[in-house]
Amino acid sequence: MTNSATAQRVSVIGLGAMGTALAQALLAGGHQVTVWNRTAARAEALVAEGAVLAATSAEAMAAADLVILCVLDDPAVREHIEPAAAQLRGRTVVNLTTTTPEQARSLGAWALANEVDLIDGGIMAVPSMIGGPAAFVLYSGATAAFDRFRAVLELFGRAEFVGADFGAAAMYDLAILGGMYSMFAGFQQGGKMVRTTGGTAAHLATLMAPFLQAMTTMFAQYAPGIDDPDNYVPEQSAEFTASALGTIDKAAAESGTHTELFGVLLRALPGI
Ligand code: FVH
Repeated sequence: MTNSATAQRVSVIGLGAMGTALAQALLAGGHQVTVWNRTAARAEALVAEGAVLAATSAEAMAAADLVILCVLDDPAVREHIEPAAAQLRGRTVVNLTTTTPEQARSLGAWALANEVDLIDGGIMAVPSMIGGPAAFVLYSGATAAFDRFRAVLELFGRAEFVGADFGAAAMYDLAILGGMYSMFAGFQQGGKMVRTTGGTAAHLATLMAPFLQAMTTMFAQYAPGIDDPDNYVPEQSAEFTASALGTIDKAAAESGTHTELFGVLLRALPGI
């Protein structure tokens, strides 16, 4: 619980599953929380917990030093933020809506032109994880504003600042999600393959999960091949990787479950 000396005035715009979890974390942290949602009924539980409901998004923005946006997408952000430039001047806005890096940079340019301190964020958690030990949130943009509000933002999960480029947090966010979906694609393909032997995807899950978890330690080893390719000596030759993927691709074809997945991986993974 934050004591009243450090309590901040924070507004949360957007009370979907995630915005509600963020507002609850702020209330639990002892902050003065104003909320607004397009469908006002979704604010009822938060108001019962101590939040103040604003009549409009602009009113919510004017009520706080720190404004947090968590709506569906970039157009929804722009719809509410652009007409409120006057209310936001001199304030800090943290946009936790998922956007592309270019959308974040465009919003950053708008913020600079309107004297708003913008921090863009990417939440690496589902709503039930907010405030828990496994949650972390990526931030980029206005560095001094991030330092000022860091203690508030830590209520959502570990706060990880990844650079002054407004698009950096979105890029890291989408890079991590890209890795996650690549892994899920591998599991989907693998599940279909083992079923042709009488096995089950459920059994595969118990074997693949700990193996992949152990393999993540290899990221740090492969990183220099991306960060400094001229001086990188691969652990495995390109031929080894090509041979392994070729064998897996052949097994997929033999099992009648062939997809394009391993051909794509072969093109994406040179010598690692
Ligand atoms: N939920 C999650 O696990 C992920 C974790 C990673 C980050 N995402 C992003 O967070 C943004 C919000 O996600 P959400 O889970 O809260 O989404 P919903 O529950 O569907 O709520 C959407 C809210 O957006 C409001 N909204 C939509 N369009 C508009 C608009 N034009 N103007 C104002 N508000 C709008 C919607 O309002 P309503 O339908 O209740 O009236 C909800 O408050 C999102 O970017 C995720 O990618 C969450």
